[in-house]
Amino acid sequence: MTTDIGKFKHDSPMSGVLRMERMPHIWCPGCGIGSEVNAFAEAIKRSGIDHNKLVVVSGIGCTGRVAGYVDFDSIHTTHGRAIPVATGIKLANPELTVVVFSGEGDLVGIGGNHLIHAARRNMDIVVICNNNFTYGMTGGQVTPTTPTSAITSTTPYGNYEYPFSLPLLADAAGATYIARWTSVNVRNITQSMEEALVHKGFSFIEIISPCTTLYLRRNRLGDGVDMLQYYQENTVLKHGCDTRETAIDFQGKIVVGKFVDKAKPTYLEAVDKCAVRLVGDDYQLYGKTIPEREAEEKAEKERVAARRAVVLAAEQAASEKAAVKAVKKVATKAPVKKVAAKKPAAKKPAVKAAAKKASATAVARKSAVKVVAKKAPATAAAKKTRK
Ligand SMILES: Cc1ncc(C[n+]2csc(CCOP(=O)(O)OP(=O)(O)O)c2C)c(N)n1
Ligand code: SF4
Ligand SMILES: [Mg+2]
Repeated sequence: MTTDIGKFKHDSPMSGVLRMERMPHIWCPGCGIGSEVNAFAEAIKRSGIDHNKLVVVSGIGCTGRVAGYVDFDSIHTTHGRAIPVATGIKLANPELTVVVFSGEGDLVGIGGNHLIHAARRNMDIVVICNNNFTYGMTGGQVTPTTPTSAITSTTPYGNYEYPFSLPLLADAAGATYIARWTSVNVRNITQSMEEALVHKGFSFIEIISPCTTLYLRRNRLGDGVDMLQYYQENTVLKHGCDTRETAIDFQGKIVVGKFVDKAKPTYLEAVDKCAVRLVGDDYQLYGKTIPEREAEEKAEKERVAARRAVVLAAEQAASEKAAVKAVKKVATKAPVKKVAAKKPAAKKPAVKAAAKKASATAVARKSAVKVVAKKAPATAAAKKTRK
C-alpha cells in the first residue's frame, strides 16, 4: 500500500472532479454528505458536461462546504442566498450549467423565498438539497423539515411544528424535475443528477441524509450505519407519485423516486418570447439572436453526447475487462475445485477401510467378550477353589 498521500490523492478516480488537495473533508463519520458528493462527482463524470461550463453554488452550512471541494468554478455564498446567486450566474451567461448544492436550512429555511420563486419561474438551474432535518453546522436546531416530535437542540421536548414536504413544495411552486432519494440510494442519486443536469428548467433533488453527530445522537437513532439500514428497510419506491403523498413522519416510511419530469418554457425562453413579440426577430441577448443561440446549444448538446458516449464506452470496457478477469480467476481455480469434487469419491475407500476396521474391531471386541465370558466362570470357579 502506498504511503505517498500526494500520489494517492492524484491517482484518485475523483481527481479532476473534486479538489483532492483539500481532503480530508470536514464532514463527520457517517454523515450522508460525503456519499452525495461522491454521487455528484460520478454524475458529472458520466454526464459529458464540459467542466469549464459548470458552476457550483452553495450557501452556508455543513452541506454548504460542498462548493469548496468541487474542482470547478464555485461559490460558497452567504446563508440562504445560493439560489439568487445561481440565478444571476445563469442570467449573465446562459451557456453555463449551474448547480446549487446546499442544506435544507439554507434552501428552505432562510432561503425558502428564493427557492419558490426560482421554481415558479422555471429557472434553468439544478438544486440539490441535502435534507438532514436539522441545522447541522450550528448545533442541531429545528428546521422547516424536522419531523413533528423529533428532538433537536431547540425542541428538547419534541418538535411541535408541522414540517414541509419538499417535493410537494417544489411541485406546487412550479419545478419541472423533482426527485427524492435517501443517501443509501447512491445509484439513483447519480442517475437523477445526470438527468437533472440535462433537464431544461428548474430541477430539484432532495436527498434525505443522516446528521449523525446531532440529529441521530439527540434522537437516539444509532450511528450512520444504523440509519442506512433504516433507509434500506423503510424507503418506498414510487416513481410518478403524487407529491401530496410524500410527507415524512418521525421514523416513518420515506417515499422515494422521480416524481415530476415535465417540459415547460424556462425563464429565459419566456423572456425571449416576450422580447421577440416586442422587437421582432432581430432581438439579441448578449449579442446573439435566438437562432444563433439555439444553434450553439444544439452543437454543445452533440459535444456533450459524444463525451458521454466515450465515458460510457470506457465504463463498459472496464466492466467487461473485470468480468474476463473474474472468469479467468474462476478458471484457474477450477482444477482445484475438481480435485475437491473428486475428494469424496477418493474418500470412499478410506471410508470402506474405516468401516472394515470398525467391523473388525467390533468382531474382535465380540470375541474378546466371548473369551472374557468363557473365562469368567473359570475365574469364578478359581475363586471358589481358592476359598
Ligand atoms: C444570515 C445568517 N444567519 C444565520 C447563520 C448561521 N448559520 C450558519 S449555517 C446555518 C444552518 C445550516 O443548516 P442547513 O442549511 O440545514 O445545513 P447543514 O449544516 O444541516 O448541512 C445557520 C443557521 C448565518 N451564517 N448567516
Ligand atoms: S454536524 Fe451533522 S450534517 Fe454536519 S458534518 Fe456532522 S453529521 Fe454531517
Ligand atoms: Mg440541514
